[in-house]
Amino acid sequence: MIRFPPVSLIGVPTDVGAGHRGASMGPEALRVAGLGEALQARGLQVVDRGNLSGPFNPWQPPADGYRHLQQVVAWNTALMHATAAELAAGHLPITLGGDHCLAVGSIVAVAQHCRRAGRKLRVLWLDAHADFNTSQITPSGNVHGMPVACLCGIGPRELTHLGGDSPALKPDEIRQIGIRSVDEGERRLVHEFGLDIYDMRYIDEIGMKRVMEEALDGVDADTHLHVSFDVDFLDPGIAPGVGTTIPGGPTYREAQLVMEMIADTGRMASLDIVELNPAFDSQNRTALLAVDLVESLFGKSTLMRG
Ligand code: B3U
Ligand code: MN
Ligand code: MN
Repeated sequence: MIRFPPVSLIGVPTDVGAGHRGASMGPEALRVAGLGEALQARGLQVVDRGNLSGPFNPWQPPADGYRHLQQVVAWNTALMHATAAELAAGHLPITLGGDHCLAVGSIVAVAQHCRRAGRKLRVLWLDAHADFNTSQITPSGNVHGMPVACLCGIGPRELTHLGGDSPALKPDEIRQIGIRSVDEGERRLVHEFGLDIYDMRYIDEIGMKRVMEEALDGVDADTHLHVSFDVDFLDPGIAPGVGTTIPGGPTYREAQLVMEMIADTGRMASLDIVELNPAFDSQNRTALLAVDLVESLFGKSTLMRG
């Protein structure tokens, strides 16, 4: 049985980085779907820290290529501090998003924590999108399409230097899985940075088991594994409750295998659950699925119990 430290749930109810309203309701939907109780039932110690607060969504068009940059920075600053405090206390923080712009704040805190402790960092980015846009190439100005670029040092200074040092991440610390929507300019940039992208074609060709073996290769006892789970990673047939559904995503079985293989490493030390949008969901179905998958991330399996 894998031992996990106490888990802290951090609600971040905002959609300032997204192109649709509603991800701000994500934290509550995950709570209503029983996330805390499900983890407790697995024997984990769970504390719900409640919700962070921050600016409301002004719903403005982009300015200089960014929508709501000031609000995005405010929410990410709050999340960075909250995540850092949990890591310093030896806890496993779970970001309950909120849109995916929030991964800048959580991962900056995680990266600083790893550097201080001299630990290796591996980020698994489960997503339909590469989230590697910049103000020049973005089709939307939405910052949830830019967090990976910001973490790798390209973007507005307020985000690239959120934790002081930049870049927060080296491209070889990230593995992106499930990708099937990459914008024109973004495609050039991910190649330039040499990002390791396991797109759906690759998954179809070699299978999810081998993809995960490759994505997890090199993860050892000294590695902090951070999982950034954008719920639009999943096929929209099983997960309609997101703002940007992209067809052709992982099936229920493939997604379960992803989570189980991550759990088997015993190295997951922080997690984001983002882009869940109850306004597009029905009967909280997608939130319930997310909880089911997160249980697997924490070691639930059919035959080896406990
Ligand atoms: N790549 C597009 C769309 C997008 C990115 N992330 C999400 N949607 N969720 C963009 O606007 O940057
Ligand atoms: Mn994303
Ligand atoms: Mn996405």
